[in-house]
Amino acid sequence: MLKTKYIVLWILFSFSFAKAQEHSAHNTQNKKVLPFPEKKLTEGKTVTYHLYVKDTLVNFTGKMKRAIAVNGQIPMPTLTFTEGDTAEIIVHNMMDEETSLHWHGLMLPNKEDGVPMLTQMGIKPHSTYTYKFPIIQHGTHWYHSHSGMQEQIGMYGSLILKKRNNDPTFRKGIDDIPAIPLILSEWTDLNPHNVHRMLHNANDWFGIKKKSTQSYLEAIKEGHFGTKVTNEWKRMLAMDVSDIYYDKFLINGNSEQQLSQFKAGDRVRLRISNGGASSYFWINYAGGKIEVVANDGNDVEPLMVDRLIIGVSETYDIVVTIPEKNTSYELLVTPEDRTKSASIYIGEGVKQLHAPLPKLKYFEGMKMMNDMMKMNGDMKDMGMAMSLQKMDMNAVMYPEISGEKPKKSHKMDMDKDMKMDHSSHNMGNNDIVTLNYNMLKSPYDTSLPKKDSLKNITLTLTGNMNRYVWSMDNKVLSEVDKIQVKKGEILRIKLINNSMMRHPMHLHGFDFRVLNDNGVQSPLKNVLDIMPMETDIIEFAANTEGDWFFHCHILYHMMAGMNRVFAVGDYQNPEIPDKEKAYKMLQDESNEWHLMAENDFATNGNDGQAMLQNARWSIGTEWRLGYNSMHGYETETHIGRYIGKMQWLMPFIGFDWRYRNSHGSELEKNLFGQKSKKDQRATLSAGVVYTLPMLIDFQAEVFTDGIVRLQLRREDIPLTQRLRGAFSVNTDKEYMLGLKYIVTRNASLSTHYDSDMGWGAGITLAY
Ligand SMILES: [Cu+2]
Repeated sequence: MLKTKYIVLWILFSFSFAKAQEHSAHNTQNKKVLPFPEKKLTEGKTVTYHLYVKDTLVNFTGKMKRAIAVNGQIPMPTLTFTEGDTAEIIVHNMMDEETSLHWHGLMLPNKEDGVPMLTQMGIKPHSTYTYKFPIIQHGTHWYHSHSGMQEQIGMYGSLILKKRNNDPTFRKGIDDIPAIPLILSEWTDLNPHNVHRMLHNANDWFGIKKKSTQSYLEAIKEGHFGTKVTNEWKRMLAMDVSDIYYDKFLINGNSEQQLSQFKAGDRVRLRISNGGASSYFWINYAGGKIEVVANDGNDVEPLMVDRLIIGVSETYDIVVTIPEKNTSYELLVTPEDRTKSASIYIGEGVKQLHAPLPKLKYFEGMKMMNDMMKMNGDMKDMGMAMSLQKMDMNAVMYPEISGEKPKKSHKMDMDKDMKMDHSSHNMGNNDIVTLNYNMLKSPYDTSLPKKDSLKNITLTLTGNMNRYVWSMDNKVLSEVDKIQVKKGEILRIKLINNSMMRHPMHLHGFDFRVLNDNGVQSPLKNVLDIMPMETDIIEFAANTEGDWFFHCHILYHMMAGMNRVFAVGDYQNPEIPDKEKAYKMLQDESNEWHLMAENDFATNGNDGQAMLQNARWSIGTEWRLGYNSMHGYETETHIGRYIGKMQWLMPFIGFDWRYRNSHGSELEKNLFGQKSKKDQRATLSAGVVYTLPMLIDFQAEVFTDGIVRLQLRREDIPLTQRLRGAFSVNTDKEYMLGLKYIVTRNASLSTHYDSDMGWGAGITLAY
């Protein structure tokens, strides 16, 4: 049933792609497919760069913040080589912490790949390290730190590998025109470690800043109350296309820039790398169509589109033209969440702007998610019906595609909605041609030799938004060994995205083929953006020995465990004397403990909680301190382990301590007629917490003194953008109702009624 709906949807979408193919600049249908050009490189020169990595302070927003500059600049300097050169890059680490540099998209000896604890040990503070490797390819690439969160705070730069002039693949009008490297990135004033911690704690401050809370009040106003209830019934938090609020978006380190050296009639090649830690960017051009000529450093048959989205860590080479005299045309770079943008004006004179991308229709996205999500937390399996970005599910949220006004029909029926989208196409939107992976075509035959040694692997991308655990096959890196691969073996990997977010999956050391409709001319890439519910197949020949990282390039997903290692052959890496120990360290780094704490300072008492958690474990303490002995003091400590992919179940053991001076008065019985005889009680317990539909926690606990307690609790019910509701009720006949108004990232005004302590109001501080 549902499948047919998606197929209808797919047909509607492919309509616009058929159009796109017509736009293809060079039709190669009748041409013989050229074999992949063989590399017969005569030795070039050695090109040396010195990179001085240093702590610095930057001011993007009016506040001075810590960042890392290389040779005094952010982004890092553009490194340029010509195919056949030998690169020699001398890194001077002038910081008090370790660092590393990864050459993204480059094929090189494993020990030069720059992944600490996998291909080398981190470059020690105040030391020098030299990377040296032959350049055996051309194209637009980039480089970045692979240590901790350094990439987020400045350690990214363009890496341009030029073709030789006598290269048989040299393309007139593409390889001989002016080329400008553009590296896209984002900036947050928050320390990225804190960002990561906040994501794990499902802190919704970023949602508030982005105005994407998707609260009950907003839902009602937009006629989407039912959508919101269904969403919470399916135990989902508000859905966004990206996780983090950023203060600035940057092109080569600036929000705005002009390339005034170009004039009317010029063709300009832009070598764009997405060096953002977690942002996808839409690329739009005010001067007409965009000609796509390469992707991830590999040439593709030139192709005309209106816009494209560049995934985290992808590169695209595009050619734009300047149509009119005395005009400069905006290249508009918009993050997927459309909160802000960055621009570069190409040409000289009056600025011709591109229309800003309208705000996302979040509730339409929520409705779509509801439809895609099964009650058990799995995404519906669409098989190969959804792949290669052909059908952008997020399009229901794009007003420029589906119309500005929210539809009045709120029935959850994708089929109908998409038909309506189609009709609005007829009102002038059906001409927007968006690039997708099925349109990418290599100029060459990229097929791999037929071999017996074919290894098929299926990896399902899994995740848990509520606890921000990202994994493959429901396992984070710290729970798996390296995947052993024989040298020369062909790896064919089927990737299925069963999570709610898109993931830019990056393979180190190799380009892979992305199998699409172009058969032997399937394109070569090293990053595959895979949208929710999509299935894609990639393949490559594992011809270079070593430990190659394969991971989601959203920095915070990688640090949350969405990684694997392909161990090709039995590589002896002189930089890693103790491979096992190093791998253990790498595993630990992607499963760090993070702290959450909050305390409510209220007129009727003081209560709060603190928690330490990693991917599976939770150690938490709650306390309630009255202002007199009648109200008493209480603490509960639980150590538990989350079970299952969705982590809805957590068995735990606990310790409770309570003191209350009842002055000899009769102690209350619980719902089962049990009563605790002591004013002072210290017991051990065992129990489970289970997340029910509507995100209500059900907790059952048995104490060593025989008392049983059942409890229902929900916190952070999003009533309005900033107002949160909470309640709890248990079989000790205790109950609580609370309201909290979030004022800043760390402070809220709160009020609650508690059956023990009565009414209170105060300030809640959270870390
Ligand atoms: Cu990811």
